Amino acid sequence: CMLKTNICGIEFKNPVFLASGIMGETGSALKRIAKGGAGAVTTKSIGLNPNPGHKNPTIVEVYGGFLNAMGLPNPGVDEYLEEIEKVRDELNRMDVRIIGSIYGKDEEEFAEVAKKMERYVDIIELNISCPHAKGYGATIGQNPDLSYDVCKAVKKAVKIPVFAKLTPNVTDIIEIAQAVVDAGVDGLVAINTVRGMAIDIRAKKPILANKFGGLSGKAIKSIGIKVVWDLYENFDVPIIGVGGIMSGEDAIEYMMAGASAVQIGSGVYYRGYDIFKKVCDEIISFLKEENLTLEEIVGMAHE
Ligand code: RRO
Repeated sequence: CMLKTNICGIEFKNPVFLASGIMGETGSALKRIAKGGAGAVTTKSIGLNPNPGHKNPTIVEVYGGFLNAMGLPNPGVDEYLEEIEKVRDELNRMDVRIIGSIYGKDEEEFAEVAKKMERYVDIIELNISCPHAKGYGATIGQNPDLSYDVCKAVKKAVKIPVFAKLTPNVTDIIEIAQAVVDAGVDGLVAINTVRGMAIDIRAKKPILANKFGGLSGKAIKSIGIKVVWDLYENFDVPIIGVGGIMSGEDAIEYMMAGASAVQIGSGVYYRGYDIFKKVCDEIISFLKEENLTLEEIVGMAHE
């Protein structure tokens, strides 16, 4: 209960959440993560219509993490909501909140999916930041005007808190964040994966079928820390930090940079489903050793 935290009026039993894209495609996978101790689970990004995703290979382990180009695979919002329905009561009993990640090709599609999702989740996370989905994600999240329009339309369409997930693959992330904050989002999630590529030198071609992908894992932690730091300096909305968090110490680093909560994706691969419980225990040990509260460490590294 030392880790209880309130973000936008929603109570979380702890601030260690599942990131979008990992174990979020089915109800049973979400349940497994909830049992691992997550304070909230974030769904795979869901669109209006079913999408098969990119051709294999879609993921490769590289130095310091993974490169992925899954290509937004998902069953479409109507079918996906049935998955959530199967586990919603059980997650509720475990006191685990649900963050619904969504994507769309334009503001109308985003708003339509958000409206369908609203009754099933606690927070909507707008994925305007997929690093390689043509016509989706990146093109929106790299353009302040498009980002503004999507956030504004979704804010108008739903009553629950709306967070925007930002891409680090931009020249000026503050300009994008300013646009989405101006549109009225309730919080920011940072960062999505960093564009990268790996080449098979024997086959003499890129490993991923999509050629390039998004880098996650340890290699991107310091990029995420800097982004969260800059967002905290510039805006007054809660920030969820994500990118390379493997341990309680990594989570605390993000919190001291300004994150009110964190999300873990690649870490599930390295430390198992129970990484959420482990990271919570590590945060508690640190707070006890330092005689600090969770509230005190958020933004603590700033002057
Ligand atoms: O599905 C993906 O390929 C994907 C998405 Br939508 C995203 O937002 N970030 C990522 O690394 N992969």
